[in-house]
Amino acid sequence: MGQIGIEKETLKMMIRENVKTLYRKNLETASAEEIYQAAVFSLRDLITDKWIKTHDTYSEKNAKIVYYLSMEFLMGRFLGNALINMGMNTVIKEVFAELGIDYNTVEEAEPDPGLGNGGLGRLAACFLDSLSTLELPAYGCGIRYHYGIFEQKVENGYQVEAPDNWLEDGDPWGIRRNEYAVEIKFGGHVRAMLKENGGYRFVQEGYQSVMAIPYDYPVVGYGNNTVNTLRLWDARAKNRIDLKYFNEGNYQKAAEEETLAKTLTDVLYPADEHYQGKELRLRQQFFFISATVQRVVARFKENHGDFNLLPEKVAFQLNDTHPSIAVAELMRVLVDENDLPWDQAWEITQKVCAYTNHTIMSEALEKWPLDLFSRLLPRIYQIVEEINRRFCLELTEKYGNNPEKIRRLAIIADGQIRMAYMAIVGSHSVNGVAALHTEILKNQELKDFYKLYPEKFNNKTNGITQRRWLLHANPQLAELITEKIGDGWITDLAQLEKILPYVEDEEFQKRFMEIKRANKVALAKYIKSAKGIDINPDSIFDIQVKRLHEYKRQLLNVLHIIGLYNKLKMNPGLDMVPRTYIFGAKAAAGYRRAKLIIKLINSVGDVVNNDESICGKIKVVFLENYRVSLAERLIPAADVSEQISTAGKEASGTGNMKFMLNGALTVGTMDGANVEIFDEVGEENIFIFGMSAEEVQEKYNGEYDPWSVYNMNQEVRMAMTALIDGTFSNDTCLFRELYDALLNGFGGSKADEYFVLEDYADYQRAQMAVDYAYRDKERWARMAIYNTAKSGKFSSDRTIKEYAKEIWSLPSVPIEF
Ligand code: 26W
Repeated sequence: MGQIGIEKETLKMMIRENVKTLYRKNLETASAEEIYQAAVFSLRDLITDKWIKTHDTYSEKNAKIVYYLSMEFLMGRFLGNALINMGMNTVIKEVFAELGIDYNTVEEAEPDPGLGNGGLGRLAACFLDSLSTLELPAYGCGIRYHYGIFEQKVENGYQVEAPDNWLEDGDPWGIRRNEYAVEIKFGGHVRAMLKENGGYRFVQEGYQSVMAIPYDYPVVGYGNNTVNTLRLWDARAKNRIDLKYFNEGNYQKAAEEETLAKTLTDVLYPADEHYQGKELRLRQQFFFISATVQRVVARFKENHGDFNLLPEKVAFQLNDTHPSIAVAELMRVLVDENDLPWDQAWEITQKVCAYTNHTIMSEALEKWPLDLFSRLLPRIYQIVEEINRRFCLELTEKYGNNPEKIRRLAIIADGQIRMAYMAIVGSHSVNGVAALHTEILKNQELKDFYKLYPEKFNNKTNGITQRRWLLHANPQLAELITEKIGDGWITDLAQLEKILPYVEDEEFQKRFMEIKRANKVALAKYIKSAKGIDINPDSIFDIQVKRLHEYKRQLLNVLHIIGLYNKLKMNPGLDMVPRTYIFGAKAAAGYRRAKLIIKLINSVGDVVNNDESICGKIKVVFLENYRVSLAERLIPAADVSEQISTAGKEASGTGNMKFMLNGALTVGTMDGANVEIFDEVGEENIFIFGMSAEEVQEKYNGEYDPWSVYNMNQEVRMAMTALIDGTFSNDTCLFRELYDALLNGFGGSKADEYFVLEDYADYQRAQMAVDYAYRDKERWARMAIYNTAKSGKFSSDRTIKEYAKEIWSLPSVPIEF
């Protein structure tokens, strides 16, 4: 019996029946996909009662609810996680075993929904898991993209993108809720109409309509009765054909709204850290925000007459600036549709909204051109103008007539709307995602706003859910830990400190490392089958997986591999622990240099992996289509976690935490949450290198000539030369761009903008220290266990508790069942 009381026989019967009704088949003839679908239908049945009960309880208790507004939710597969949280993990495996079906094959049959780009979307998913586990009333609100992040293939070493049709075989977890459809209006013009009691009412006319239809997905809490909702909005035409135009023979115009609806939720923008002012993206943003805001206000009005109570019942958390149009849309709904005076509406809006910043990369900042914005959202534009006008007045009152300062801080300037500024002005809380990141926001990027509203700024260091990233991804390690300290860590990760006494325990070290080795063997097997590459499970598994971006410095990693390869060529007897370098990374489709770096990694792999003279001492593997399910395979098998961004650039990182939890040691810069990992484990249990964020800033403002590094460091010189001398490509021009970008500046960028060469020598030193440490098996085991034991702080449960207490004032609401 699992936590949801059900007999195995009943479950078997349900699965069998569902295969029959869904596919007219029996278990013996059904495919893995079909069995997977049937299993989901059986489980959904079990979840639904708790799901209903959860929402009934929220209504009965009139509970405050947080709405986590995000363009991205990178959920990963549902099945395994839902089973774990329902306490049915063991039961289901037994059920399938007894049915003679390989459970893993069924699990693998689920598409991995990639409704996010990377860290920001995955964070949202971890947060939902924690919210339900902590019994906090919450909705995730986003978009039901028909195509998620592209599927990456590698052809001839190059990234090739293919569409990710995750809905192809149906959507067994999603429940369509037609009764909550909402109309969304785009374009047209605004008419001001005189109200009877004076003043104006603003109405939008001549607009195009789209209906927003919610699909609800269950978010099951661990070991409790809470099932929260991830609500993803899909679009449908309100009027399929406009008869007026149709009768005039204008067929294209007649079907315009239908076309709009079709394209609106078609595809996730695969941009990461690189903002482009695309009309469709703005449409997507307004679409899901307007739908959410309208729905939330309508629900509030069912039970309340006084809008001043709204902030006591509703919190909006804006996941970056992408949903920040919520500030203006809430104002519109309160002022235009509910007749609230501006000042009252503004006070309410500020109390409801809170904004999280996820990046300081200036190229990621969203700024919408006024003409585009006002054409698409004419009424919202007027509201933004009014917000800006009042904000500028406030600035004048505070700083006197200081046009320079006002221009710097204004929400509207240089023909653009700065969404981050609107989010800050319209929120009561602004948070960064790691201590260092928040300090940089306060003292550099958002300094003026920090001076203006110091009380708004706060830090919420990111976290990850141990349910997915240890209990689900690394079941053997989870079991070992539970055997020693009990299972309290599953909902209270700080309890991992209880394994500290075992750091010195030889038996425990042995078992810990045996599990690591078993995970490495499994990964080696996967790599053999996926790529045909033989790798040595006794080599150091050194992994860098994340989006490909210059600031994350995959190039530093490859360049160092090239340096090492050169050394091995000169001295094949070089005494080193064999190492397997594993990469996984998607590059934004239009990011040419990032794509070239992928090609370089693959080319280096081709040469190195096939060079017998180096006796297999290094292998380089690029695994295609990095995604949540691949991360679940890789992270438990890692010895070394590469977190090597240019200091000051990585807001937090969350991969770093997943690796640490699974006993990998970090090679990293003092950046993002690495700083806090360092604080937890101490310098002897981490390999830190490179310039600090401050040093980077000084270098950036001062003189930096990468040629001086080149001239002083022979290893760097040789590695650089290998980029252009034909070592990795017959076409000696192929990697010239990378060479030039590092030494001379290229295509408008400064020479070595991300200080790859400047940090090379210290990186090389850190890597030598890794090699040295690994030779001492016991020492390595101690360090690895210590990392796991100290990872408690990085649970998203801790993060969410902080949000709930310090930003949302959100009490938990246990569900009786
Ligand atoms: C508009 C284009 C665009 C798309 C995505 C701009 C910016 C983004 C995200 C903010 C990028 C992102 O995912 N940031 C990451 O957020 C993680 C969660 O907080 C952090 O751990 C990462 O350091 C940060 O890069």
